[in-house]
Amino acid sequence: MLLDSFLKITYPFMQGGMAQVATGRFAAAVSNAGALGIVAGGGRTSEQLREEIHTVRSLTDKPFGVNVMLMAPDIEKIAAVVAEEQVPVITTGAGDPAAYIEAWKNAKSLVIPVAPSVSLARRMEKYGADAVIAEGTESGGHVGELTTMALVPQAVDALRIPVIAAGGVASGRQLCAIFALGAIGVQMGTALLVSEECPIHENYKQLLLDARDTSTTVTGRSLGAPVRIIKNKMARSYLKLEKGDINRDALEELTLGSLRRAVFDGDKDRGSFMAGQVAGQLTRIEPLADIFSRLMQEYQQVKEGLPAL
Ligand code: TUI
Repeated sequence: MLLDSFLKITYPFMQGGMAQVATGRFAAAVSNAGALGIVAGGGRTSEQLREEIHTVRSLTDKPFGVNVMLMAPDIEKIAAVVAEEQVPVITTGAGDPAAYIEAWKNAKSLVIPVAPSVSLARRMEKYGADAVIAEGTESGGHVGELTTMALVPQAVDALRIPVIAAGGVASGRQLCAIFALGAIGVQMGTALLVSEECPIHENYKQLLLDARDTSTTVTGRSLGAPVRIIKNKMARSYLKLEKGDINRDALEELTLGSLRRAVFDGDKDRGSFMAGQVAGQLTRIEPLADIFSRLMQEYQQVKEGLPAL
C-alpha cells in the first residue's frame, strides 16, 4: 500500500515539519492540493499551536498532520495539546518520541516519527509507531548522518511497518528512486518552500532559486545539533567559530532567532535559511498543485522508460 492509500490522500506525498514556516493556512493548502499538510510545532508555544490546528481544521476537510519538534522547551505541553486536539497524523523530529506515543495512539492519531537511523526506526516500531520517515542527511534543517540512498533500504529491510523516505526528493526521477528503495512515499520540505502558497520572505525563495548543488552546508555539528542551511555570511561565521575553541554562548548568540530572521525578515546575511541539497534543482515558483502534478507526471514517464534499460 502506498502513502496515498495509507493516509487517504491523493498523492504519495507528505509535507515536512518546517518549523516557523508551516502555518495552519499553509498546511491546509498542502492538504487541499492532495498531499498531507503538516502544521509545524517547532517555534510555537502550545497555545499558538492549538490556534494553528484550529486554523487548518477551518480551511480543509482533508487529512492533515502536526509535527512535534522534540527539542522544544515546552515539549510536554505541546505533546499534550496535540493529544487533546486529536489530530489525524503526528510526525516528530529532532529526538525520541517514545514517551508520548501511547497518549497519541489513545487519541487515535497515526504516529509517524522521523528516524535518522535503523536503530531509532526499530525502537519506534517497538513503541507502536504506525510508520517511520527515514530521513537522509540531504534534508534541510536538523539532520542525521546517513544518506537517503543508504538509510531507506536498510530501514525497509529491518521493519515491518511502512517506511516513508525524506531528504533529496524534489523530482519525479527521485520519487521513482525512492519507490525502488522500498519506501511507500515521500516527505518533502525544500521543494515546497518555492510554492506560491509558502509564507516565507521572498528573499528566502530567491536564495533557493539561486542555489546550486553545493550551496548548503551543515552547522552545529560540534554542539550535537547539526542543521543544514544555505551558505551565507551567518553560516560561514558559525562554521569559523566551530573550528576554534567552541564557545557555546557565542554560537547561541549567532543562531538565536536566526530562523525567524530568514523566514520573516529575509535577512540574507544574518538569517538561517534551512534547505536541503535539492535546493540546486529548484527553478521556479509554482502553485502547490502544479508541483505535485508535475512530480507525478515525471515519475510516470521515468517509470515507463525503465524497462528499456
Ligand atoms: O527535525 C527535523 N528537522 C528540523 S527540526 C528543526 S527546528 C531546529 N532548529 C534549530 C535547531 C534544531 C532544530 C529544523 N529542522 N528533521 C527530523 C530529524 N530528526 N532529523 C534528525 C532527527 C533525529 C535526530 C536524533 C531524530 C531522532 C534523534 O534521536 C536522538 C535520540 O534522542 O535518540
